[in-house]
Amino acid sequence: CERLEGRPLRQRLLVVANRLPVSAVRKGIDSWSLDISAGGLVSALLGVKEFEARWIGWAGVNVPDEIGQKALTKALAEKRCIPVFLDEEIVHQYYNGYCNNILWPLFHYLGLPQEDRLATTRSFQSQFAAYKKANQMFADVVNKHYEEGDVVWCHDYHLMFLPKCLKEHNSKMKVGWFLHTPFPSSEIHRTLPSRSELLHSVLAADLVGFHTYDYARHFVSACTRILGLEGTPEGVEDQGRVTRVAAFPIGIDSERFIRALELPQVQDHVKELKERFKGRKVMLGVDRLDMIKGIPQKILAFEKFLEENPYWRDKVVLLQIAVPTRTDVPEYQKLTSQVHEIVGRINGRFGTLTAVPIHHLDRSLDFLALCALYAVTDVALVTSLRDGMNLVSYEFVACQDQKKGVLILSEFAGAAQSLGAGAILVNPWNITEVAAAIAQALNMSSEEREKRHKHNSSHVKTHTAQEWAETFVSELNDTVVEAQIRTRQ
Ligand code: ADQ
Repeated sequence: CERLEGRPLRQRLLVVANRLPVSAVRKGIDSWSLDISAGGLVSALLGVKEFEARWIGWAGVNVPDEIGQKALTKALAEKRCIPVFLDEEIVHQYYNGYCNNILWPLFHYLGLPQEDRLATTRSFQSQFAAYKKANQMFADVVNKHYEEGDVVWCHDYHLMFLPKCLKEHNSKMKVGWFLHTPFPSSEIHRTLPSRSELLHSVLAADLVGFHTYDYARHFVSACTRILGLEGTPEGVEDQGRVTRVAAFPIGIDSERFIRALELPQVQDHVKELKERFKGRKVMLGVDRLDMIKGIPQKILAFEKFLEENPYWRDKVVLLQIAVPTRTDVPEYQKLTSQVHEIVGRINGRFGTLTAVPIHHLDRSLDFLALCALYAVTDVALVTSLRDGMNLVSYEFVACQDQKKGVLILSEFAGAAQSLGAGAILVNPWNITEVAAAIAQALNMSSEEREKRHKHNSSHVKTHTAQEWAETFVSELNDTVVEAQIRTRQ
């Protein structure tokens, strides 16, 4: 095997995430069809040429029978994917329960569930047990496929227990963990009953990464305050072993968006959209329909803007594209009804026989349709209440070289740290402030729009997803080497 400075030329990277980057649909007793679902992580790693990536994760379907499991494993192998099979009960307790009902809201400052305290404690305990069990199932699959020299990169809040499970099995394995959500203030993390166990488990990794310096700082201070460990400029020290903690802001594959805008079908779609909304400024929101995205607050701010600016009422349209997620969770169902109710009320109040101010779609758009929409937008509204980074803001900027539209961006999105100088930053909870930002954006001079776009565009084009992945993995390689040197001294 060809080697460079002791490493294989193309090092194998085991990417472990809750979901595989493909959706599987069963076609028969032993046949499956697979669709690549291109999210941020998939496109980030597709561009990384230096490593040979293998994916390990759950395929999103319950496959109770051995024939089905074997056939799916074989089909996935062609896509360099390795499945972890989780049964329905584990998925319910680990994924719907501990991950999405406890960690997700807590990490976004929405608190712990407020049900009857005893019932919460009981369900909390069983959900945490399932969380640990599921993480061990991921670890078992990693251990089975791991080869010496591989790097293991664990992703997100679903797998905080994984670094510990992996290191217990093989302390020489290079393990990195990256969090895609915010890591909250230590005061918030303190409220979590399993706060210490989770921190210790993450600290078993060699490198722990976050989108922003603030999240990294919150994590280090949680380790100092809750575990009594020492925070150093490099990370967190526990009995002489340092876990490196750092910020690795994610980006997008901006070239993919720029190339798409040149395709004839996208240009035709752009023409159609321009014709459809002729004489009106286009404002755009693209979000998963999740409470952290602040969709009701955004729409209420738009209503306030229309209330205060009668001149604009027939000259602006808000397109809100919201992909439904976690549709079986009652809180998400409530959110959908709430959004529909507000949109209906505002359209009834400000609509005319021929036009309505808000077009709300509960659906996902394909990549090319999304590019066309980004390109015709005058003002993008990203008003997340909290967001690890927010890639929609990056995608919008990548598609705006011609139009140089304005980005209104929540100060609570990680992207505010990188695109803050070019965007109009807002507190999404302050509807009056967001309404004023809409007016500012619509009235902005072309010189100012150009200046702001230039700033954001140069950031989006230079801080790409590929660069993010390469930096993380090369730092993970170096960190392990450093840790070994330190132990030897
Ligand atoms: P998400 O919460 O999913 O990601 P975001 O970063 O905005 O949020 O990425 C969403 C992706 O889905 C984008 O690529 C976007 O184009 C796509 N998308 C959203 N709505 C869509 C629609 N209606 N139709 C089609 N596509 C749509 C999590 C964290 C973020 C973090 C990312 C990456 O919550 O904070 O930025 O991971 O780390």
